[in-house]
Amino acid sequence: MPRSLILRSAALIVMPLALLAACASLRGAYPTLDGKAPLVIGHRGASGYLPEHTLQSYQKAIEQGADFIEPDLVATKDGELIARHEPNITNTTDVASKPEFASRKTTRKVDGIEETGWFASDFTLAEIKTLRAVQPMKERDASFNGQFGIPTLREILDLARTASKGGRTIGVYPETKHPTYHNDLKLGLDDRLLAILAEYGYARKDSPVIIQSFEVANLKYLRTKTQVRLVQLIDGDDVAVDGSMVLAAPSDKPYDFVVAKDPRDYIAMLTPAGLKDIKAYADGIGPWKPYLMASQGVDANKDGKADDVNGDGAVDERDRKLRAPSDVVKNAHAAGLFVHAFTFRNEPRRLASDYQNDPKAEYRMFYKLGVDGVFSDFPDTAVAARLEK
Ligand SMILES: [Ca+2]
Ligand SMILES: [Ca+2]
Ligand SMILES: [Ca+2]
Repeated sequence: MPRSLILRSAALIVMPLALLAACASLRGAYPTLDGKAPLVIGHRGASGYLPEHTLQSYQKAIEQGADFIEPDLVATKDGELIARHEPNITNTTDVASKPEFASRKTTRKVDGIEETGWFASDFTLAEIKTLRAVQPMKERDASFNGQFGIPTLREILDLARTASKGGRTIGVYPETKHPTYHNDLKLGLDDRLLAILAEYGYARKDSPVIIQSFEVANLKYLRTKTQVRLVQLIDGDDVAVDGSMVLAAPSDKPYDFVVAKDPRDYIAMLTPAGLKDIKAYADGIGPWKPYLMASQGVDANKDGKADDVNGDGAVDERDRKLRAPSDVVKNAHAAGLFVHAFTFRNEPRRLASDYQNDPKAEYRMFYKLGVDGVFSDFPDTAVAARLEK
């Protein structure tokens, strides 16, 4: 064989090895559980732009590059699963303006807290379909109010399936909202959810579905029925001036723990022992992001409250500085659990001073920390930050 040919053959062998090395280093660039890039989860769709939990909001999240879209599920009177953030639909729909439903206004207890308004479980799906979504957050664009309907889980699964093409799969990340509340109404969510997922053939670990819940018992039940990935959500109430977590009902512990008089709270669930318990029935955790990296304020006047450090007349995240990260991501990964943190939002008042008004800086910080996914109201920003990294 001529020497030049031998050299070329050697080069052919060397090149794939170099490519392999390049790929390996790229994978190593993300300190996630599986080494892959963190997932961008369109939280309630692209809810920073359009009224949450509408097909239009989910569609926008998909267009913006989200890997998953996230419907919260509640049940109607006739047992249909629809996407709303709460059983109480007063703030997210135009129901209060409908004279035909005026008499449905009532008071109900949700997780021990009395609420007055209109509740999904007092409406049939046909009645829900006459309502239109509204923007619940005052700081966000209300110009789409009254335009979009309330989708069912099936419509959302159809949207994701239709949008999955060209090698890209859009996952659906349903949350079972207030499982104990729904069980008490004889409108349990779990079997209804499993039946619908079965229609789509989604029962495997690699199915494009992840189910999340703040409660524990329903996740344990789901584990006996499906191999679809399950996520234990971890809530909190507030972050103190010094950056420590503040727990208060109903965000202090899973509501099924309250009913069962189980003393464990969300802080206990994030200890190494707590994470080991979670690993027995779930694949990942979905913690409120201050558990991973909290901010702390300044209390120079010692009134127990954070001061307006930048002097803009408001006290918010811009007056606070980041503390060092906690061990939660490290400990969760050590337990074999992935970590999907919530909620990432672009509004300047929600960004600690370290980020200097750049929401992408926050994502970069959490990606570096090793989170495996982010629940984002602004999926385009989460995707852009992932590309820059
Ligand atoms: Ca949710
Ligand atoms: Ca103060
Ligand atoms: Ca301020």
